[in-house]
Amino acid sequence: MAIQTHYRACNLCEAICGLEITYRTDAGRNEVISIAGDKNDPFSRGHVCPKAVALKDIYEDPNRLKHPLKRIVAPDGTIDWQPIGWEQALAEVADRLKEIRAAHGPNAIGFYAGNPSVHNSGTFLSAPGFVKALGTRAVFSASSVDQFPHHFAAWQLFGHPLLLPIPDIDHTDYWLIIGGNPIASNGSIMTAPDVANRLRAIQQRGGRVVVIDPRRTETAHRASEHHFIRPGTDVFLLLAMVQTLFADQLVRLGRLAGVIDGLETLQTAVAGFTPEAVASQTGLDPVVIRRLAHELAQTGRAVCYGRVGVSVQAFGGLCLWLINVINLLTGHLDEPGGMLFTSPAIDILGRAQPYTKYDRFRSRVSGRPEFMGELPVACLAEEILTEPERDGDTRIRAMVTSCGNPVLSTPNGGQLDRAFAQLDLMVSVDIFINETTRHAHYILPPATGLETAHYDLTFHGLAIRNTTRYSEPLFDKAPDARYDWAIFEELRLRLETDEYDPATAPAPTDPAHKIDLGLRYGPYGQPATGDEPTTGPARPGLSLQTLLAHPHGIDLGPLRPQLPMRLLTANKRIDVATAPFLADLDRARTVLRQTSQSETGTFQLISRRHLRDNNSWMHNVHRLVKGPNRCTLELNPQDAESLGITTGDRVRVRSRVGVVELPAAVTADMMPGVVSMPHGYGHHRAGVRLAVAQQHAGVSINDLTDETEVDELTGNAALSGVAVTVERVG
Ligand SMILES: Nc1nc2c(c(=O)[nH]1)N[C@H]1C(S)=C(S)[C@@H](COP(=O)(O)OP(=O)(O)OC[C@H]3O[C@@H](n4cnc5c(=O)[nH]c(N)nc54)[C@H](O)[C@@H]3O)O[C@H]1N2
Ligand SMILES: Nc1nc2c(c(=O)[nH]1)N[C@H]1C(S)=C(S)[C@@H](COP(=O)(O)OP(=O)(O)OC[C@H]3O[C@@H](n4cnc5c(=O)[nH]c(N)nc54)[C@H](O)[C@@H]3O)O[C@H]1N2
Ligand code: SF4
Ligand SMILES: [Mo]
Repeated sequence: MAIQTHYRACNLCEAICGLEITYRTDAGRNEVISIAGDKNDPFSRGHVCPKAVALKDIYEDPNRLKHPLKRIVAPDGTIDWQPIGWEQALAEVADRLKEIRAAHGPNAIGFYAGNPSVHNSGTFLSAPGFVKALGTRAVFSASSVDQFPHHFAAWQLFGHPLLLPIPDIDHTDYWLIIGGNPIASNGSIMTAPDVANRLRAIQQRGGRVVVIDPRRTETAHRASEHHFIRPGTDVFLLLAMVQTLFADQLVRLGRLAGVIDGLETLQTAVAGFTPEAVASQTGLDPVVIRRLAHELAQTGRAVCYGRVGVSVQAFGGLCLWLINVINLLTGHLDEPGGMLFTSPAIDILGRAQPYTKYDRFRSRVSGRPEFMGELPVACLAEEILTEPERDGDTRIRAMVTSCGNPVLSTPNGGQLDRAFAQLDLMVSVDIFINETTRHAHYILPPATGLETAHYDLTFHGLAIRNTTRYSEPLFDKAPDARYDWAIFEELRLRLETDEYDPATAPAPTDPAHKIDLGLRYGPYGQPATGDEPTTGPARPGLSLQTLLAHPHGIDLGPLRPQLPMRLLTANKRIDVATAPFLADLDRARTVLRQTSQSETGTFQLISRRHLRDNNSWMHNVHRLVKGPNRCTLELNPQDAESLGITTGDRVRVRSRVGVVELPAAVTADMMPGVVSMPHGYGHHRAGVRLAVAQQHAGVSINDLTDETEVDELTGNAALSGVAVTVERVG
């Protein structure tokens, strides 16, 4: 058969690069020949990273599951997996879920959604209906080990957690990056394929990139300037910058002046946080803090951006609030080169109502408030392990996980590992037997990657440019395989009725239909008539049909200012000093008064990402894990010397919750007193079936992170800055 070419989006990370894939289908056998960047993709312009080729490896991976599996425990205790048919699997799963719900109520069933949920349009569109049919409040996701603070700040300031502002890096002359490493991560809450060239372009047009990070990262090495900061103290840096903006009369509200409330309250609240007052906590020179505030305020097109490093910490909520406030006070919110809101072709906020999903209920054991219909995943293990204390309350007895590996990705994963082992029922919608799904009684593997159609419902809405693109499946799924949406829809239907009959039940709706509707009723859906206003998006008349004819995607232009129109606050105004933030400032004041030096012999542990990792799940790809071991403890030469450690030595790292051993890597890129490890490793656990990953097992940083360390305001896990001791082994 002749070699053919297919164009699609890479759905492995937030950069959504366009791919050009050559392939051949011979006697029913599908073969990927090459995967390269699609030069005709108007957004990614041919860029890819080394992970793109892994789509071929995942497609061919002998460990990838193709059939439902049921766990069988032999009399001697050994566990085996029996392949079963879809009818049996879905019927048994639905029956068991209904039994548990009838006996203990819906909250006895927990649900966890992992990161790829937002990278699969099928799961994204169908899992919520299934969760609704379960009727449980015990819903958890990776959002609470990632971006809850971003959502909380967006809700408080702009009226909706999903109305997230995006840095307009293609038009900025000053990019302040706090706690993000886009050169390794390819960007986050900022879909920006080929971020390296976009960063370079800022410098080439005479602009500057400044990085604040306890590690001199890959991004910091390319930046114009880098400063270390002590983990978890960014809130003080940001407060001091806001204090400086007021004290040095740098506040320029510009066009938005008429819609902003709370300025005086804010000014009073930050008054005590001078650069001098925060210097010893942060480790930053007051002169530098003041200069950063001045530079940001005095550059016409500038933006302050923060990501995982400032989100997964004890003051994540305050940090994300202050980052938005800084952009607002310096006139960089809703302006080109600053933070802007997107106008995606499918606008999931199109019909948004005033937002109420906060603290409608609380977690049973720690009493943490719900946010966005979820409880913080840091509470999940205790919700399984702790017996009820009050009438009518129940612990979680069954779990459904989808696209997630919380044993490796959430704090005190070791405890969660033990908790999962005690469940009456666990069902995992996943493509591998990994550290989490090995506890499942049923694994339901969907068709994935190259076998699926795809639309980036989330990431077009978080992108630095408005674009749109639909990917058709490259290969047909196997006839006996199921799509994720078919699995969730069928489970939903079975949960909703006791008389489910597969012969007469309605067929699950293909998400392509929903995507078509979303496009046609979206802001670019109506064909242009010629008499629309000149502002606002152009109207090419988009539908699924249009996108099928444009496999490289369609450019819809740069982000544009749209406030106050786009605000979703009830009064269409922005209050910069809402009560939850003001109240949480007391917690920051208390910490600021505490001694700023950590105890001798104690280090602060932070996480890092490498270009060739993708959270926990791509270590089974040989070409991504070969070469030097990346699962090392990085530490500063001074610290190494005082501990008698050199590169390659085995070190023991201990925290309140656990201990791990791994090789040391001594590097001046680490701030003294801070050590770093990648997350997503630890594939040595019994029963895992990831042949390659097991050879590169590493250890899990989340066997050290502490589930009791949580941002009190948002419920997000405080993974950054965990107190650990380090010693040389042997
Ligand atoms: N210490 C520390 N911990 C962290 C982080 C950190 O920086 N430091 N980062 C956090 C962040 S930002 C995140 S997002 C989380 C991620 O945490 P999780 O989402 O819990 O973990 P992943 O490793 O992304 O797991 C992805 C799972 O999805 C499965 N999968 C892959 N493709 C598909 C598919 O198409 N369908 C289905 N059904 N399953 C699929 C994989 O087999 C794997 O089990 O980790 C968090 N944990
Ligand atoms: N290659 C690769 N790409 C990925 C992923 C991956 O696992 N691998 N994961 C994807 C996911 S799920 C996400 S959410 C994004 C995340 O995207 P990013 O946020 O860009 O990712 P990180 O590399 O974790 O960057 C966090 C940075 O914060 C720093 N940091 C840690 N603690 C602190 C602190 O207290 N203060 C400050 N100022 N900095 C701190 C760390 O040193 C690190 O450099 O990446 C996505 N892309
Ligand atoms: S940066 Fe790499 S993993 Fe991310 S979308 Fe592009 S090719 Fe895929
Ligand atoms: Mo994430």
